[in-house]
Amino acid sequence: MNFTHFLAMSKMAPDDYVGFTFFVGCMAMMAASAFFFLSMNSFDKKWRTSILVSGLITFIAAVHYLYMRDYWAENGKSPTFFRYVDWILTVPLMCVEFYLILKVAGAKKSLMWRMILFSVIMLVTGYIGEVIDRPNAWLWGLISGAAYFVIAYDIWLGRAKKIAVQAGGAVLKAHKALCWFVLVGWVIYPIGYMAGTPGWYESIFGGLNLDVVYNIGDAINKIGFGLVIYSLAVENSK
Ligand SMILES: *C/C=C(C)/C=C/C=C(C)/C=C/C1=C(C)CCCC1(C)C
Repeated sequence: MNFTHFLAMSKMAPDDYVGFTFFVGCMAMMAASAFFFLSMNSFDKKWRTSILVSGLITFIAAVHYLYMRDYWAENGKSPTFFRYVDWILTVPLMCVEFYLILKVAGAKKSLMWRMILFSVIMLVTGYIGEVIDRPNAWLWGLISGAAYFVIAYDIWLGRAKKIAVQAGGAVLKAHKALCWFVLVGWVIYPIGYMAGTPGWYESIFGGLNLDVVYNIGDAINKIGFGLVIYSLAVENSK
């Protein structure tokens, strides 16, 4: 960041709610990263990787929020590119988190790769709908939603669920909490998408701002996800 960026920042209007959520989101991601990184070594070795990944997720987001905040301040436009670069790095890492938790109970890498594959399909089709083929945004959103459904199915009812039940105890509890994030927390994103792309749903969600919705979703999902893992580690390191 250089001086002109700061100048752009200083021009932020007091009623710029989008800019405000980028600013607060950025701070929250930085604070969460510091928290996860600094607490890492107080845990049992087998949880350290999970906490590290939680910190990486919020740290990667913090860096992208710096860029997105400035991009918004300078151009007053959605930083769609940085947004999707952030997601394509952090969402697969969230899939890794599921695997790391369930590894103790014998989860195989194939489970992780399957989730990662579907998360990439979900994000790439979402990007196509938002940027490349906007007139057909509804169709790309539908394909993206199908990939999202597969992920939700796997963790709620499919293979991942079975392993979590086998593990029981704190692992099952944490798995369930993460499942709720994917089911309820992630639903925020298609709502933001529908608010920001043309389609039959415009009249329903058109009043919302895509970036505000995405920023709220990111704060809840990235920091919340990490905190679930943090409490699992606390519980299991006693
Ligand atoms: C930290 C970032 C996260 C957890 C991002 C998650 C993003 C999604 C779950 C996006 C999902 C989408 C759909 C299900 C349909 C419309 C297009 C997307 C990409 C917004």
